[in-house]
Amino acid sequence: MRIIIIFLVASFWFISCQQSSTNIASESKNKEEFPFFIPNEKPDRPLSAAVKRNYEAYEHIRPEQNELYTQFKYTKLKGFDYNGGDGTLTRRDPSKVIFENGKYYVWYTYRNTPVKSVGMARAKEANDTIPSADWDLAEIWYATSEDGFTWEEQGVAVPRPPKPHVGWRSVTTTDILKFKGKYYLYFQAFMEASGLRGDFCPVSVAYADSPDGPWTHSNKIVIPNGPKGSWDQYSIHDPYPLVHDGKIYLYYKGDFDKRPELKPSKIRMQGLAIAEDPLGPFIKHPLNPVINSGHETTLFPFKKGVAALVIKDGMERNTIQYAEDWVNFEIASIVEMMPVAGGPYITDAFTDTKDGRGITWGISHFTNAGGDWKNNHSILTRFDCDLSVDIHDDQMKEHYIKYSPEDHYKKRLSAKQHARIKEQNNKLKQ
Ligand code: AAL
Repeated sequence: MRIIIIFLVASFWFISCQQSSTNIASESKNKEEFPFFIPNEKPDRPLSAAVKRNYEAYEHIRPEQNELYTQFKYTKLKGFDYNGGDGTLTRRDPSKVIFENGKYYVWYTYRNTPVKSVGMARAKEANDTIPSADWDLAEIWYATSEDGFTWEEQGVAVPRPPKPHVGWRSVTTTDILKFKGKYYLYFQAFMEASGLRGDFCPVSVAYADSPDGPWTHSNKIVIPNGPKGSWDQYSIHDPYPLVHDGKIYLYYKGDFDKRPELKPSKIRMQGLAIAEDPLGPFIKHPLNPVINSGHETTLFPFKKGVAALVIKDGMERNTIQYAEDWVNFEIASIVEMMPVAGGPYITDAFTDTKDGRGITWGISHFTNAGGDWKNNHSILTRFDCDLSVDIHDDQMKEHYIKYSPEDHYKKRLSAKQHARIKEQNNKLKQ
């Protein structure tokens, strides 16, 4: 018996050695070294997984030739005051930008309260004048611009309706749809101070015949929270409508699976709901969530499909993704310093295009703009990029951003991390 076992082990070892040498042998079928001038098409030779990915996963093997790779540049906007940054006035979560009546339009969350927000953790202290979160007790305002850099605030578009109407606590995080000549603003409709239970809300809609209003609040929940136990049972955030296939494709974010023992604990993913009529019914896609990472939604028609800026959270954050079928997204590029809550100017957002041209600029936001959570407020900013098939701006296609030593030293170790390192050093000396 012992001899049989020894024989079996020896023969298994021999076969496995043979196999690994066969693998190496087969890989060494590569008669030549990988070439200095990299082939544009995938060469007929065994490739490593990484080089294979360069040919199969991305549109191009070089970032500068990848239409869905870009750097982002930012410009301060003129025309918005923030009460000296004391936390009482915030503008954030801008919509897409549209061009009508010879000018640009953007809508956004506007909070102007007598005192600054107390923070979601202290939501119990919130009342009719004390906001919990930066976006609590907010309305939807809008501004116009001739050039996208200097803006003129026009005032309120959708005010908070009286209690118990949909969104009576706060109407926030809006986005614009133009469909069959009418205009629609979708927005988060809070019926409780954010933070009391969580950042919980559904989505409602208002409509108008002109981008300047007057807006009629539907007082309807058009994207309801999901059923109990579902991923989007509490948060339907960042509604983002585009027109595709003659329908409204509305992407949104859901926050879920908050586990106090994990930090940061929430998972954020993005879903899709589709309707034939802007006032619904919206049918949530059976494959939801359709994007496995990200935070605020920013998407644009691109060639036959749709591209998405996937920012901040999740395993695939800091990527630009693409779905030719508008549902199944793949990573198209890895990028940095992405616009947060970006609202791009998209020429073909509502044209049901089959040849999306892409984007070159938009409006986004910076939260905690003063760097002091005690006076937390957000500001709007402009971003520029080259995610367009109609331009080639090589200054936007550089491979990386060179951060200064000071930029790196800003991310300094905490006292807790220093203590851990000191303990590790001490252990070595014992
Ligand atoms: C934003 C968006 C939604 C959230 C909050 C306000 O960045 O994700 O709108 O509810 O934060």
